[in-house]
Amino acid sequence: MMTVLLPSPLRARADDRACARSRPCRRSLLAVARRLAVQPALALALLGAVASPALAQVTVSEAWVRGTVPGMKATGAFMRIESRADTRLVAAASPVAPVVEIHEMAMVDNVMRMRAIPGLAVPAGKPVDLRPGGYHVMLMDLPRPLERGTTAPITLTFQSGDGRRETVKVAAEVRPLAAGAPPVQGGASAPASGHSHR
Ligand SMILES: [Cu+2]
Repeated sequence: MMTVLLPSPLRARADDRACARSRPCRRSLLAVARRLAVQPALALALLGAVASPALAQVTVSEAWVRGTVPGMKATGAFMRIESRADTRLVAAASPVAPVVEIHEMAMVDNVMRMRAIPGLAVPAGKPVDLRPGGYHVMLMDLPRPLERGTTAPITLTFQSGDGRRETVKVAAEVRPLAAGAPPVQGGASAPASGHSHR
């Protein structure tokens, strides 16, 4: 589309120059009219071309991390993820943790355990909640405690079916260690309560 439209203003300018030498000049009027009609479309096309890679498909809100105390090497990050198109959370990274994984909670031998998953589907228009007792982003091998009141930057990578990747950066609020503990049910344990992760 752009390659077709781009030469038009140039052609119109050439018409103007020809017209300066021969009057009356209907071609020039036509060219101006055409330019007026074409340029908004061209501007929109250019805008679209520039804007679309940055146009977020994915929105992450309410991101928070359970704070830790000295000696705690791992904790969970929670958030709501929404996407306008089908996508997948395929990776997460954070400067506060050298190892970051995507985890799910699953019942194993009647005990709720967490385990790493390669990705988490985010269907178009259906928010996916990462919350205590469910999916979470696991921050591991923490070199120092995450203190409440600070924020933990997390970069989330999403990949759509056609392979296109989008990264979303969030500043997750560090909440108290006891924040958001799920109701105790059948021995369920919240992420970050000290169980093993591998
Ligand atoms: Cu976990």
